[in-house]
Amino acid sequence: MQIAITRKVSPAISQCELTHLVRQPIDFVKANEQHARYEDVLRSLGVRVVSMLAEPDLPDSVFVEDVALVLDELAILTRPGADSRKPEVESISIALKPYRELFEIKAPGNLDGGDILQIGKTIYVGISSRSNLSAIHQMQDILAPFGYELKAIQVEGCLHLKSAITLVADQTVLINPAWVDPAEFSAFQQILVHPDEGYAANALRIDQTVIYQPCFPRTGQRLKEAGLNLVLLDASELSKAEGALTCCSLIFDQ
Ligand code: CIR
Repeated sequence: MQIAITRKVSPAISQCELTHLVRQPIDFVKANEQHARYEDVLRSLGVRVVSMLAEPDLPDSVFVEDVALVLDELAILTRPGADSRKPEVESISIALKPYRELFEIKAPGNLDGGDILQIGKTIYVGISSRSNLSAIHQMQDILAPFGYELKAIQVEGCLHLKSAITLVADQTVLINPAWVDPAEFSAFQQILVHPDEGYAANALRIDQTVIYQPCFPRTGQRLKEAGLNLVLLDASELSKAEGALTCCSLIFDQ
């Protein structure tokens, strides 16, 4: 059974961090509806959703992906790169404690989970404005005894590694070559985002299903042509907060 830890949208979402986007009004009611639908889609795919209450003082706390990496053997609590997000770690550590032994990234390491892409025993970590080499070295020390190999990947032009690349099938990645070097992922089949759809690389794969946003129809068509089974889900409000689909959950096997 897979578990998804989620957290309801903070009523302070309009004060979220923004790095590459211009601030636009976020409709809180609509954001909540879309988030509830996200949780429903996960449930419909057989995932048990553990939905945490909103954190009124932590604007970005709906984006739980950034606060931990959960692997089969352990979990690592991150140290989010934005200071406003560092207090999000405490409650996530309580939520994860029943499931995994917990490790943590310490200063001067900074790490956002959005910069982590796990493919089997390889952990790709984006070097971005949020994640640094100190965190990668700490992860290496924590993960080496479990047989994981880490690869640092330079990210340019977007917030996180997973804004630029996600895994959509066992050996297939969806990638925006403007933000991350496709040569780093030459071992995989690659589906490129349509050039008009820069933000289209963030897809959420649950087994043989890919949850995907309808606002990227040209890239969606490419995914369908590759034989992938898509479930469309609108996340337009949280996209204004520079979030996407993977960011709103921590998914792992129980
Ligand atoms: C932030 O800047 O931290 C949030 N406004 C968006 C975080 C999105 N998280 C993700 O892509 N993993």
